[in-house]
Amino acid sequence: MTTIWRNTLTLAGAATLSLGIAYAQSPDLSDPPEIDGDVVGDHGSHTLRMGIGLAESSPQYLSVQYFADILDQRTEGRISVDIFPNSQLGDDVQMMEMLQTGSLDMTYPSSSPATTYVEELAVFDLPFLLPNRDAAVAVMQSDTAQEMLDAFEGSGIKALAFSENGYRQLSNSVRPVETPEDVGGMDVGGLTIRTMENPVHLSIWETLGANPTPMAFGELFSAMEQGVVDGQENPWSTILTSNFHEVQDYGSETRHVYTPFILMISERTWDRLAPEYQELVQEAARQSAQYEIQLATEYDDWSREQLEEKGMQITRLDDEQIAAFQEAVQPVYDEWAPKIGEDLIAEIQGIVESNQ
Ligand code: TF8
Repeated sequence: MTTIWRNTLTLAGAATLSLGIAYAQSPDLSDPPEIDGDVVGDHGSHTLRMGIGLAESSPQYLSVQYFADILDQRTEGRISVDIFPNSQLGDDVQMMEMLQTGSLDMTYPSSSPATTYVEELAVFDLPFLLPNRDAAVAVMQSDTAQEMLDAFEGSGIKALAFSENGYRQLSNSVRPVETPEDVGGMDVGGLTIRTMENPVHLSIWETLGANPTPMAFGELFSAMEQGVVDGQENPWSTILTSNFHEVQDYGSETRHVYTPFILMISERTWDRLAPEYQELVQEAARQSAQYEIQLATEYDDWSREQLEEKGMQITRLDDEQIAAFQEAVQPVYDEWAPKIGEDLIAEIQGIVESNQ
């Protein structure tokens, strides 16, 4: 492991300790690919301000550090990246708006709140569409996905690359959830579940009989702590690195949606970069996105194990129990497939099938 990365992981370790998380040890993280390639010529100096939603211990943060290191090394320090984690500059929606105005250079939201810019991204919000990670990665790296990135053009946002937020899992503070009925609560009333600001996610939890509450990610911990919401749904690594286990007793491995991240840069910032710098930023974005997928993969099961060690009661659902959820959310497809586009869904399903 190169020195820079030993320091980074130490930093990540220190960051997690400073957040009150005493990890037994981080998962066996793959070293990032060596940073090779020629030094890019002198086209002026730039400091890119990047806001992200997650903590310093998250795969998201570690991958944008790698992104920053590529730019630093390939321009001999002429492009630097100041990273602002933990939603400190705002939530996904606000930071995308800041890219449009040029008050922020880069951000890394989930695809779900970005459907207001590119409606086709909602295909990723269809429940149980992507059956496994190989299929999900194949879709994110497909021409169809590239067309969605290209569709941001003119919005004030340039979308550079997809990576993995991950398979979303349900957590709550009320009861173990094994069936859709446990969500809807039948006679005791449905769970109040925080969702991203995305209509398909609202539809999923309404269909399951919950009370969905759209909310910015940065407000979620205190909302759960105060009992404003009973639960939320995110990948295990987010639940762990955002300390949700401190306010959530139960987890259910629903894997109901696979959410991508989208690495974005303000078009105003992009237009100020020389063509050679633009090429480098695009290349660094692709490389760091691939590394992020690797990290997210390594963090997934390890995070679930850490959560169980920290006392979270996690229910692993078997195929039959997952099938019951898939059947229960079929009305979401019936409602949203025509709006999202049957042809697009068929294209995605074709990519999935060719990667089974
Ligand atoms: C959510 C998302 C977020 C991420 C993060 C803020 O639940 O999954 O955790 O977009 O970058 O809002």
